[in-house]
Amino acid sequence: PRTIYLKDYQAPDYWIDTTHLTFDLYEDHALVTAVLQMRLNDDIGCGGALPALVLHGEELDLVSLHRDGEELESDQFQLAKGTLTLPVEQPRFQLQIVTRIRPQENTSLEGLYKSNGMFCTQCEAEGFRKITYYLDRPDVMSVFTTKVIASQARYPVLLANGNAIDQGELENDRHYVTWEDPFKKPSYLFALVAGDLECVEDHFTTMSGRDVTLRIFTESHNIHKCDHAMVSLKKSMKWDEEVYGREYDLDIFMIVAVDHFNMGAMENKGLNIFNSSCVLASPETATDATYQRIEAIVAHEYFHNWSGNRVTCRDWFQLSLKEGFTVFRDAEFSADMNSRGVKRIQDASLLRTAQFAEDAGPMAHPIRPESFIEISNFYTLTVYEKGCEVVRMIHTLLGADQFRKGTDLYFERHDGEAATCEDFVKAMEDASGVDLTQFRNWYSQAGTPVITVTDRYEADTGDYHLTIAQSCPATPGQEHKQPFHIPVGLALLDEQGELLPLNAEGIHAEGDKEKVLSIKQTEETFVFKGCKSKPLPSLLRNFSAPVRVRYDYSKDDLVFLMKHDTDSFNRWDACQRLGVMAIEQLVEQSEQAVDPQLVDAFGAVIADPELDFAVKAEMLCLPSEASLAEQAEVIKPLAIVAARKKVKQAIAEAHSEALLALYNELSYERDYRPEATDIAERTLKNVCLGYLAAEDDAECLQRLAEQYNDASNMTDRRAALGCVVDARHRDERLVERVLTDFYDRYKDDANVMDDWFAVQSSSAELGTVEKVKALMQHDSFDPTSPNKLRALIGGFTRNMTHFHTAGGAGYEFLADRVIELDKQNPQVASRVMMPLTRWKKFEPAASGLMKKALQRIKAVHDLSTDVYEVVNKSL
Ligand code: B3K
Ligand code: ZN
Repeated sequence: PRTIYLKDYQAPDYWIDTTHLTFDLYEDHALVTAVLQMRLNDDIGCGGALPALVLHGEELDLVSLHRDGEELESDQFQLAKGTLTLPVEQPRFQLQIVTRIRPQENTSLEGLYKSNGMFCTQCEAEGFRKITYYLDRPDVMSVFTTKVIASQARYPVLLANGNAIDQGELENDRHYVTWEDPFKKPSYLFALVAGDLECVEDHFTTMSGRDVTLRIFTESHNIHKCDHAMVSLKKSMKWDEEVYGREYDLDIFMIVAVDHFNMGAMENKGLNIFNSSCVLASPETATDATYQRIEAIVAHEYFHNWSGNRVTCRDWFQLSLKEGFTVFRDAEFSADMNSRGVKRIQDASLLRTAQFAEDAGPMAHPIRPESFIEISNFYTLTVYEKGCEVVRMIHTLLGADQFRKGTDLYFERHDGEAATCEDFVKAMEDASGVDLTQFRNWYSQAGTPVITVTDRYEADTGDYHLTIAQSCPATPGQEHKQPFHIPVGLALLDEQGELLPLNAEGIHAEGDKEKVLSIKQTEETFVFKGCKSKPLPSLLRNFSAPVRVRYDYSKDDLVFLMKHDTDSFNRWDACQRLGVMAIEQLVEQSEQAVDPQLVDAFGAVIADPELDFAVKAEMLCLPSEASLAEQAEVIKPLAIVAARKKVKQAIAEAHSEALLALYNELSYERDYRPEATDIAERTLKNVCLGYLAAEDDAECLQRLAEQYNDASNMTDRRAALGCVVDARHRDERLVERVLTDFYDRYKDDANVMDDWFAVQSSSAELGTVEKVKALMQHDSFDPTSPNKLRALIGGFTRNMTHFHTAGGAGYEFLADRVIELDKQNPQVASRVMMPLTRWKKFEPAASGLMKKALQRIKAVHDLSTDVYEVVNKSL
């Protein structure tokens, strides 16, 4: 396998002005005819001779090849692994390429494949080359016309990008529809669907008064579950007009739900294809979290129409240009639709838990990577989530108005083009006048910066000295880092918990009580005047940068911040820090008592009448096992599980009455609505239930069973199920009864069944290796479904107790699955193996066995580039 470097980027030798595709779909193969209008790229100096044309192509049978109407014989072109090379005689020419492909046998779910009897495509990043020979790179943008021909009875619905311009019937019960997409696009945005589908339809009137037809397609038995996605789509369209001035451009916008899909969803022009788990919802089958995820993903894919499609990426190193920006857009949308504070807490929490781990591991890369072997491995938390944080920092440094000017300029400059991250930053600079020279280090340097804050108070002068130093650990290939430009949100609290005016030199708008410091040096000191006593700093407010903050907070300080800080992110963070301290203490010395200060502080949160329910629910969640692992020097999985459990039980016991009272207060009948206020109440109620299940009280099982049985929505039923499975006083019969009941109720719903598998495989009680193996044989387990694989295997690798079981059986099981899956679906194989790549951070007993499992994978011949890259970089 070959490494590809950003520094080697070259513009293509040829452009493809138009692409006419005809798909003839049959039950054992498909014929694809591509007619391409080719044109020499004049910017390429070729010194007279026309360069040979090298097209990408994989797993294709070439049926025929014509150049300007003349058939080329097999000695006139070369077929090699992954390419078709042919000589060129004119600067403009037409190619006609006929290929035969086998969608029915395509288990990689890249290119054209079948899911539950329907044809669908996934082309990003490099799947189009499995459909026909092409310049399958994002800087080659073409106007596509697509004719789809198939059996009318089996595939009444035939879809592709753009607007339908023709349709008709053919012999042998076949029919066709022709679609035309007037907007130039790269091949990765191509899409086709053929199936027996139903749709819900709605309309949206754009800001300039155009009517857009909106359709969501699913198999008929799911048609009643599309309403939430439709509502979310209309909200997204409106929001993008209001906040970014972006209007939709085609006459129709379609979403299709498919069950077999490698990721969440795909933004194909005018024809988004979604994992059914990210579209379908009904109160009985989807939790609040699912409702919110659907809203966010529908928005995300819709927003790509501008940030990704109208302006696309020059090459895949620029992936964060569209992904980081679009995640930022969807995050702000979700914040506007729901609780802004909670959205920030959830996003920061995901970043700190999972992206920080990635940044500290063997696959660490900048948001704009410098090289890769397999681009599919770079659809990462770093490119997406850290990429979003980088865009957010620009927003913070420029302010909302200048940021909007920047995006307007960016869209205006690059509409219809393939752009780079540099183009984006330049537009931001040009529009705002803010110098982002040093800020660009965020694009080129990997690793999580650490800011270390120290302070000193001088009682006689009332001066408070605050020093912020930054550093960044080495990452693979980047030993030394240049300092970053970091926006650090700051406030100072006095002894009463009031915010002090910030009076310091070098800070404009003196007297403000909140400030974003723009940190550029390795070390900077600020002197705040007029402090009557030593203030307590509230640092990195609203998680203003994707960095770690080291400041020597005492427990008293943290309790104080939990109570008085006006920044909900920092109130939550104080809670987390206190939780981490208490749990880490027990990880080191398990026989100790649980820190009483933590127990009291949680009591205060439970009792706090002022606190917003949504934030309260977040604050009451102890740091997750994954987040504790990320923060540990050396990960001791079983000790983490035991320590966290002990702390949870102590809180539950100390505050059982208050928790029960709060639980009861929030347990009243109401119609299900996926609205922020209702979601907050249900979340808090179920957090309380989680504590009640951790009490030393066998009677609580009754309550769990009741909530399970009486639940009128999936959120409450699913929460009760999780509690029954992992309750402190487990009742095997109840567990069995509830799991069976859940299965009987939902066995026909593939998305709910995913969760049924995940509950079991991730359970500290149930999820043994043997149990997971048994579940793989279950009738409802579909080994070709990425959702099922992620639920069962992903659930298991999150299961600290059993994945890390002594002896390494969990690691061996995972290695077996990776080796087996690599033949079937390399993208999923490479995803599920990620937990093994963190082997160096584990205590020696685990670490050695994890490494052994990786070595066994490495020894396999003919690994996919996906798994090859991950295994080689991590050993
Ligand atoms: N752009 C797609 C992701 C494609 C992943 C290809 N392996 C979904 C998204 O980010 O919107
Ligand atoms: Zn995206």
